Amino acid sequence: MLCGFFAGVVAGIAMTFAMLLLAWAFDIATPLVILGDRLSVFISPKPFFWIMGRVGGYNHLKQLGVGSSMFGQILVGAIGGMVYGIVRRKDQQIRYRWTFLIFVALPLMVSAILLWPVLGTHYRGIPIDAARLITLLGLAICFLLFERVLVLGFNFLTNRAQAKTATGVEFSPRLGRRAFLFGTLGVLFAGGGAAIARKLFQIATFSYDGTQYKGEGIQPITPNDQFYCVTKNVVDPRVDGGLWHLEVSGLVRYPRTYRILDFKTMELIDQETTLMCISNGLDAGLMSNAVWRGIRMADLLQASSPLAGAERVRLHGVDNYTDTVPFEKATNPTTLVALMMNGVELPDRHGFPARAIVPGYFGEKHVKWLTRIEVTKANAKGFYETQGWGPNFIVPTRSRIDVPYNEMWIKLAEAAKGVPVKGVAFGGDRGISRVEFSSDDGENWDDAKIDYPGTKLGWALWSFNWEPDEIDDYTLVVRATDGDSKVQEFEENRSFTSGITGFHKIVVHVFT
Ligand SMILES: Nc1nc2c(c(=O)[nH]1)N[C@H]1C(S)=C(S)[C@@H](COP(=O)(O)O)O[C@H]1N2
Ligand SMILES: [Mo]
Repeated sequence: MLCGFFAGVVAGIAMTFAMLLLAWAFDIATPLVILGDRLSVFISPKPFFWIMGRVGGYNHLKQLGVGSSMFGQILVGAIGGMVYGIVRRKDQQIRYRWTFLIFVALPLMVSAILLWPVLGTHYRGIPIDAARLITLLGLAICFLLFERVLVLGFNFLTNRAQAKTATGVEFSPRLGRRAFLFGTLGVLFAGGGAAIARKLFQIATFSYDGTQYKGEGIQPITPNDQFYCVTKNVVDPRVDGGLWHLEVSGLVRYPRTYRILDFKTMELIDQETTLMCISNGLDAGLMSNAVWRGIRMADLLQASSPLAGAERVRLHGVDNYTDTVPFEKATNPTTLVALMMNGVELPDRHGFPARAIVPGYFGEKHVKWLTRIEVTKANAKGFYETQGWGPNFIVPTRSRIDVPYNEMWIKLAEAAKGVPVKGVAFGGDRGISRVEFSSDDGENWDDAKIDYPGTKLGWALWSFNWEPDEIDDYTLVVRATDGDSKVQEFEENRSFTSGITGFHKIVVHVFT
């Protein structure tokens, strides 16, 4: 049993090493990450936030997820090895066909069933159906390695020892030698695995997931390298343009597949559009503005002749991220498949080679690394929708004070000369028609100056020259009015899963 346990641990480590290698060298999805993708849809937003709070943020949650998958995998390997050891003691011979069935075919089948919805993930951009086969192939290789290391390792550890125990001799040093040799193999796998894990850690999303754009120096158009960033992934796709396809499928008469070159001959649109994450706090910077260039999603949909019953469109990324938009919205002329961002190809982390732009909807609908546009019936759901976000995904009007910062102390003599206050205001796809400023927590309002009106689909930049004339603690507030003349408000009946509403307030102390 001990030998079985030992062989199981080493086999588990070998399998984990193989998974890391496949992920690193071939961008193949492995259970280490897709298990998390699969499970997180079952955790509804409230507990999800709670867990996130407990472990210290989304990044830590991801790290914890990968770490525990690795540990769990080795543990399951150890248990499998122990059971194998026990069975082997009773019944000396187990045919290869049995070990194959139990340690390769069975886990493969179970994983295929459990992980089916996320198998079509590939970080270099292979289309979904092919990616599913590749993921399964990768899994098969890993399980096969497990089985071989377990069986051969067990034989190696025990054949000599058994001969001796049969004649009543104690464990000989030779078993120790064998164990040492076999253990070395385990250490080698573990070392290799750790080296690859370190490489993957370097390119992981931990360093930039959650990047915000706010504060001093906000420009009308966010530079690409400062654009806010949110991703569900541990390691983001780096799509190979040559492998990548964009499919239009589902409820259409003519399913079609496009390659990057096909877009060169299509009509390209330039469109300034602001994106904001559904989880953006009132004072936070998960919001940025860019000029996107791309083709109209409507053109692609029409070319495929949607069928009756087409009510939603599900967008798929190569990272197996999905989200849905109403069919109406998908065919709106402002909904784009963007290929460029501020004049250059989309950067990898913002969705190279193509992403959806769905003005007025929260950032999550703007699917990055887009690879499939699937026309569906009304009940289709995406990643975060399954998790329980929504039901309202339309950006409510927002405004933020970027300067001065909260809890700032200003000398009265300085303040009396005028304190420049400025920030952004965003009205989804309704535009911004007015921004107001209050220095007494919303009792009195003054019109702010709109320095950059933006477009209907993007944010506006505003400023106000505030001249406090006495010593006090001031609560500064801003509120915006959208293009439909609707004033920003706190929507009491809106669940936080539809994004929070309210006003950004800061406190400024004027002293002598
Ligand atoms: N394929 C894919 N698309 C995605 C995501 C993702 O994890 N995978 N995250 C979404 C979320 S929650 C947001 S807020 C935006 C962020 O886009 P950005 O990183 O380009 O700012 O991308 C959305 N599109
Ligand atoms: Mo988001």
